[in-house]
Amino acid sequence: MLTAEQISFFQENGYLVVKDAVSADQLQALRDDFATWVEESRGHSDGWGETINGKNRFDVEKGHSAETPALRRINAPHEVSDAFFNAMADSAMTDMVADLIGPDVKLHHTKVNSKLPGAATAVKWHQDFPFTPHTNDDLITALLMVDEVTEENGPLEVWAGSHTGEIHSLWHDDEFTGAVSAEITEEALRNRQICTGTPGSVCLMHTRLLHGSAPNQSDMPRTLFICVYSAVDAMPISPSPVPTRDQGRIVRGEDHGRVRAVGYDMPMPELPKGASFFDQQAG
Ligand SMILES: O=C(O)CCC(=O)C(=O)O
Repeated sequence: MLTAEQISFFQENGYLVVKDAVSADQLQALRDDFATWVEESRGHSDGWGETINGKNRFDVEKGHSAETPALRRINAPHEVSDAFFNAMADSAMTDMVADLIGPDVKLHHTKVNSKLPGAATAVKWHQDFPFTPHTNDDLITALLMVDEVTEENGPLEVWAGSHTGEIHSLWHDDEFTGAVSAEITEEALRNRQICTGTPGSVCLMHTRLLHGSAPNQSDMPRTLFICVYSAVDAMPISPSPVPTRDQGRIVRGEDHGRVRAVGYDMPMPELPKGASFFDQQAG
């Protein structure tokens, strides 16, 4: 799926934006299901539904109402939608991930992060690996753009090349914030690249890459379907922040029954058990 040039861009920069990561039909099916959930949210004053750990499947933002729905998160959407399952398990996106960390690839978790027009949600700068530590760091967060992502509607922002640096602490003054320090954030903002794209594009991101995103400043929605995959030989060493019955499902290649542990020298920030940056950061 990916050219040698795209693969070396990813290796050097820690991210890669590619168009047409799902077919037109797959994209339409995702958009239809998401629109149905937004309509459904009008009938709820708070989060609803349940995932396997008893948390809400659908979360709404402060200020959500029937008139101004503010659905902001769906946990494990692939469990309740064939469209989301297919895009996760069998799309060009899945093949691209296999090109980068395969041939043997398994699912870790999925979620939708939505910023409807006017949504205040921002994601503070962080790296994903501390939330999903594994025995090696062959993990990719694939952020599929279900809507067009522009500079105004709260795009993903990344610090290119930061995946080759250290893992930064998410604890400050003895408190877990789910975000890196103010100093690292300032440096990240000075170095940021903005990941925009047409609907159906994907941003493939290395698990160690520093990233964040600002609120939606536009009247256009910004919906991302986020799938986290790992190499089959990477074993999780902490509980998943977004548990799914499909964690560990092989989506490309096969399981050879091997575990690869890399003797990396990285101070792992100590996380509260099952911590999710979203729970910690959500205002
Ligand atoms: O929704 C966003 O803008 C960012 C998502 C993100 O940071 C993540 O999934 O790790």
